[in-house]
Amino acid sequence: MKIVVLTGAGISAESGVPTFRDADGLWEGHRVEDVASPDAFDLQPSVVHRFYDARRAAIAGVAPNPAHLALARLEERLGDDLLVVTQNIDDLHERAGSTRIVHMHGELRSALCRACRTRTPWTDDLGDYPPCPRCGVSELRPDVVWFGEVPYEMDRIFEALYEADLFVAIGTSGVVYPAAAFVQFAAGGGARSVELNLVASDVSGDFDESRAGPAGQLVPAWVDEVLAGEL
Ligand code: BV8
Repeated sequence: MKIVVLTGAGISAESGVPTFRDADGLWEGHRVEDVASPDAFDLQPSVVHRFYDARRAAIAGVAPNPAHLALARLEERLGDDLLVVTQNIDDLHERAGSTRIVHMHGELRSALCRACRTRTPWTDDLGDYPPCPRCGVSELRPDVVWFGEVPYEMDRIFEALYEADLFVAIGTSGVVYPAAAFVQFAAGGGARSVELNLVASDVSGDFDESRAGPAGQLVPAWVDEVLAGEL
């Protein structure tokens, strides 16, 4: 059975990573959409750097939770038949042991050079404008996909959605596209779909089944069902 799992901020909430809908989606009084955009970076780069430098520093102090660990356990058994597509820019899936993971919106622990387009693993601040390790120009930006930009690896994602037998969304509000439309693409390829979310999302109606509750409880239980061949 080929499975595609989409995760959002809700899967990292129990690890202490704030979701977008928490704090009413505001950061320092800025609408997140206003900080997470190329225009904002052109207009106020220091504000945008402060936003991502703070989040990059914060993930050093958190750890994967039972939901991340359960997906890594599922990968051990399913191997290439499982693909996790995450909207999250934290590295908790990898730290839980997942290797078949696509960061469609980029990663906090990576820097993108606007001069030579090189992506470099990065753990420090970017707000002090360090030079690009490859071209030496100080044009590094957070390696995240901002509103109005094209997500990473869309071809690979669409192919996996089309081949999927089962599509599962975990901890996502269904507000941001194209991720919110993946359930429809998967259904178009004949997949069954399950939503695991604290509360019903904006696209719950598109799923064959929707379970409400914390990911830390729902995901390990769902993985046990899959491994027991009950799904
Ligand atoms: C694009 C990186 C073209 C930066 C992010 C169609 C219709 C309308 C608008 C559009 C459209 N198409 C495009 C748009 C515009 C825009 C968009 O969607 N705007 C929205 C606001 C309307 N989309 C874009 O610009 C995208 N680009 O479309 O390019 C294209 C299209 C197709 C193919 C090729 C090209 C790019 C968008 C990416 C923006 N960058 N992140 C950063 O992180 O700072 S988006 C960011 O916000 C996240 O990555 C994530 O995607 C989104 C937040 O959503 P969630 O992760 O779901 O988090 P949220 O807080 O909202 O919800 C948490 C959920 O968890 C809740 O439901 C809650 O109940 C639940 N929960 C909480 N605790 C728990 C829990 N669940 C379980 N357990 C718990 N403990």
